[in-house]
Amino acid sequence: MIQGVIFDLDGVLVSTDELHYQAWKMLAGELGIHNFTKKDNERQRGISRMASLEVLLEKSTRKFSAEEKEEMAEQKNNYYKELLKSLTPDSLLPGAKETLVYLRSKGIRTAVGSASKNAPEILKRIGLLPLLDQVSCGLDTTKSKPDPEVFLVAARKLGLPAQVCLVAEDSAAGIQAAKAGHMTSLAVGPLYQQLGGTWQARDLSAVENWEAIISCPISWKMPEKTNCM
Ligand code: B16
Ligand code: MG
Repeated sequence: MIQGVIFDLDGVLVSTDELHYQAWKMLAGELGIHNFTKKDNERQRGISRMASLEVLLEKSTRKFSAEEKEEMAEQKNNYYKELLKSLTPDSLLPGAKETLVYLRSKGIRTAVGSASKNAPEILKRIGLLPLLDQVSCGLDTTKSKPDPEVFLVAARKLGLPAQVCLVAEDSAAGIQAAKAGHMTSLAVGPLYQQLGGTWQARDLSAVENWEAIISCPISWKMPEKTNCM
């Protein structure tokens, strides 16, 4: 029986992916990189800021020092933080708030497990903090997804063993991280059918049988790609 659900933030509860894309595009322009596309941005989904920078720099012919990379990542984050000011509770993805309310009414504990160091600010802006028991984010971890650290920290903060937690994710790195942490997973977002989650749905509003997901006996050998729409 599932006792806790850990939600990834960007792409699961709120769509900040477009803002990340715009911020990386601004940095790319400054670096003279004019062919950074949405497809490149898809590869940055769920991975850390520095790993995302490396994806962008694949498009550059120049080599940069570690110090220059730190500066670039900081500049991108400044652009991103400026864009985050546009977020409001209306920026929530379909089903996000309703799902949290429903799970809590069933006694399920809720947490965020996000790679983002901006997660606390984002959660404040979108008004979800009162519906979450715990937050684990890039500020709590040293390793990024697909390492399970951020989800294991979330489970520990919830006071639950990892095996009774389910992870809701929109990225390949996140689903791999859930598996590495011996957690079952719900894949959502544009790539939901390709991620290999234990369960899958287009978005949180498309999950029809939370009862079945919650009451599923704990087993690491559960069938993959189980449709729950
Ligand atoms: P920051 P998630 C991730 O959020 C984003 O999907 C990813 O694109 C970003 O690079 C990462 O957070 C780090 O974000 O620069 O704000 O620390 O999907 O794990 O909620
Ligand atoms: Mg995500």
